[in-house]
Amino acid sequence: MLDAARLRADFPLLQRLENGRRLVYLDNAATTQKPEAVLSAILDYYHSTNANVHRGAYGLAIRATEAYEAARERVAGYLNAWATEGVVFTRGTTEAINLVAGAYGRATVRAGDTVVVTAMDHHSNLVPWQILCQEKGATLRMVEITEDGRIDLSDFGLALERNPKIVAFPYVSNALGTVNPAAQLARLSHAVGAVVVVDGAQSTPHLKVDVQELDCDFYALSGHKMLGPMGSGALIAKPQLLETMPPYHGGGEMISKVWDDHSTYNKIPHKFEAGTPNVEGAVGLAAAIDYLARLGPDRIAEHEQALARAAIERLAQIEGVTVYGPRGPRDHRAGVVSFTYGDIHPHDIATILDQDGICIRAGHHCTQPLMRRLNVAATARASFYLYNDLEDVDALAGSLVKAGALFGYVPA
Ligand code: C6P
Repeated sequence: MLDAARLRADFPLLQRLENGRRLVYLDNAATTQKPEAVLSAILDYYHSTNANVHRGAYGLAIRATEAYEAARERVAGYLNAWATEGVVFTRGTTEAINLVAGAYGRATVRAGDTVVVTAMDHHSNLVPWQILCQEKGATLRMVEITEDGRIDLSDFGLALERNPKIVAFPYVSNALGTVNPAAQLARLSHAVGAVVVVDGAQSTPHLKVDVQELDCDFYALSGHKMLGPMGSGALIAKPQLLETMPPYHGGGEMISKVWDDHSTYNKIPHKFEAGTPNVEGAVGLAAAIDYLARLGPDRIAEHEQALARAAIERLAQIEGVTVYGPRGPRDHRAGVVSFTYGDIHPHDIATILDQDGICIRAGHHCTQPLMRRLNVAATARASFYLYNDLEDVDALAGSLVKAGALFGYVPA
């Protein structure tokens, strides 16, 4: 396992006490804390380099542009993108998927076509496709999940019989922790001629991702879930697809020539980056990637999976607790543990844990169709990252037992 105690020292916020207790931050699927290296990269950018990018002819503006474009290369390298110009900076996964639905989807999906999503998709990888299908008169086909929270491969096969134009799915479920067989799903989808969109919000921070090996067509990620700043993220796409797509947003920098009544557009990726971009976000994301690359994504995955297994074992010993998501092989679940405790409302659980300095998320996790299939309105969710350790698992289990006692589940 990683030396989490040493890593914690890199994160200023994790040095703070919460309600007088050691801060146990277990809401990493929502957003992660930021190491000093990321914070100082942002500060350093503003201290030494800040100017608008791709616009100025003076030295400072050129250096700002270089920093921005170096960040793009860093993202491309970390995910083995098809080409650096296939990396479009966005505000995060949500904007990246909306870009694909709004530009690629709008241009290619017609009435009567099918778009495939899954019942475990986050609203960000569902609602944009709903909007597109409603606008076009296309069918949205939702693939069911198995009892233990995996994509039902036989239903996936049935959905593909409709020869969908687009197939979208999450690599890792934010609500269940399921690691989906993304390369297999992409292969099956390509065999029927579909374009594949992978929601990588929860995979990029936690797994080694190689988009070329995955062989998807579009891959979306959020910087803030991988130690980077809020409002940073990217769409990684096959450049030939980006070339054929109409623009998404109109404005500065995405144009080549503007006439009174029409415009021609800039080359990719700039065609999709209208307006002043989030340069500090890109610079911070590059610093985050440096940090993750130093540790190694495989070691990070192993560390989190070990913590999730330990947490599931501890929670299984508490009568009344139900853990959702896959059991089976260890690499089928990331460091996310979603659970309910009898009829205690997940919000009550989160509030009680908070008193012990433990941060978890409670709610539907922006996956309402999934919650319906689990027959719950909400779950409590602990999600681990590289700076968590077994002490955090102990704290979670201990505080849950206390919550149970308060609600009459176990003797006080
Ligand atoms: N999930 C969670 O607590 P943005 O907000 O654009 O950075 O990411 C959206 C998103 C898309 N897909 C998946 C699988 C996600 O988990 C998320 C964000 C957070 O689970 C906030 S709802």
